[in-house]
Amino acid sequence: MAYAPSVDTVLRRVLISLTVLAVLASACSDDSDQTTEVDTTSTTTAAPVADVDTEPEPEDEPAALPNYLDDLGDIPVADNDASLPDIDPDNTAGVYGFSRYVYQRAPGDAILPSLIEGPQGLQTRCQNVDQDCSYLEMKAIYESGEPVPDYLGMDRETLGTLVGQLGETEAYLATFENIDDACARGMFRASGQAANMGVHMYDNSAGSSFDPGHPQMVLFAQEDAGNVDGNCSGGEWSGDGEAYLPVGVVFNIRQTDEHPDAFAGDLDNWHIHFNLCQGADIGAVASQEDCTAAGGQWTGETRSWMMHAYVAPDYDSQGGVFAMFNPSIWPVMDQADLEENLVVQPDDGAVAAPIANFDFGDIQVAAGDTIRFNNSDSVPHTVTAGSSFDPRTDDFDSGLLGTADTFDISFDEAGSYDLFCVLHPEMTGTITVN
Ligand SMILES: [Cu+2]
Repeated sequence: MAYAPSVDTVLRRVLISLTVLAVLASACSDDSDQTTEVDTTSTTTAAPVADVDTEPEPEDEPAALPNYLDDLGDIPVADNDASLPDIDPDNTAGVYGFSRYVYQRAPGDAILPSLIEGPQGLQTRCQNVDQDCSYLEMKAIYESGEPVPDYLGMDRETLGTLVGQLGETEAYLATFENIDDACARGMFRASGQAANMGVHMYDNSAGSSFDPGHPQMVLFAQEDAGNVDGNCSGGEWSGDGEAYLPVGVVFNIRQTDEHPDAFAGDLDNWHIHFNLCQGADIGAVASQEDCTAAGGQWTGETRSWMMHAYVAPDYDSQGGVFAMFNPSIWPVMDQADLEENLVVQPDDGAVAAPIANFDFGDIQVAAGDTIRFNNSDSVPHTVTAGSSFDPRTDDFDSGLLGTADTFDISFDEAGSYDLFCVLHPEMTGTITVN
């Protein structure tokens, strides 16, 4: 996919809104100088971009598979599901709602962590628009009695439990006609109207445990996806309450070191936000110093696990019931366009190529573009030419990439170039240069 270089206005709005939800601030992990030097062995230049020689080499023999096992111990990894690795990245990394980590550039040029999502290691993600992972789609699969698709990663009984839990959530959501009902129940507004998400209305009576029939927040949205026109006042919405319809819910439960095992199956990848800056005009992610200096309120970490569930039948989520963003909620858009907005793009014109959940993604670039691979996973990977059967380390090989490490490469000639990960040989991909 040729990712759009546009600035992620969707994210910005969402993050601004979510700052309100952050209750407890705490220091995030210390920075360290630990970075991995990327080995750009394929060229004779010292430039950071490996400019690949695309001349065929008819007589060359397959290179030996590099052995990186001895160096694995040098790569920093997180202590548990709720923590960040002890790193100080040089570059941005990640995809909102699709990768384990997101690191983005903050004012003052610092690269800061902004999101953890899902457990460490390989995650179960069903977010492809071609897969049936929305609430209505999974319900239909279960009710049809047809075999459960492999990509759901669960057996029929588990799917039944999940659909039942989501049914409880749907029934709860259906008790709200509009946002006036939230005000009448003593809930309060905890965000603006985040794009493809909605206004977060918080319910203190929900506590901090997981109950599919009583989430901590309900999302309301109106067609004009801009600013909200009111607040709860005297048990009703001060603006046009009838315009705000219930579109989904958000769970916000007590933080544990281990990722929650809440909904049946493993499709629910819960998240934690970091370095949120609210009320300042410097962006939604900033350091404490910059945020405070700009008059904002800084939250180092939302000390909870959060999860969206889009169970309103009229707003079925094509990126899955547990997606962070729902393109069926205003501003309505295609899932593909939404996803393009979620990739954290480098700010120097390089094309982001996130490695997310053991997947290189679909990389399509123009000749001469700088492709910047970034590891958004919790485990190390490599970006290596060829395949495990035919490694072409002389063409390119990143060496070990820890979390948020990057590897730049560019191609002068159109064509398709195979790559794989030395540590996970089943991880293969193709770079298409047009
Ligand atoms: Cu790998």
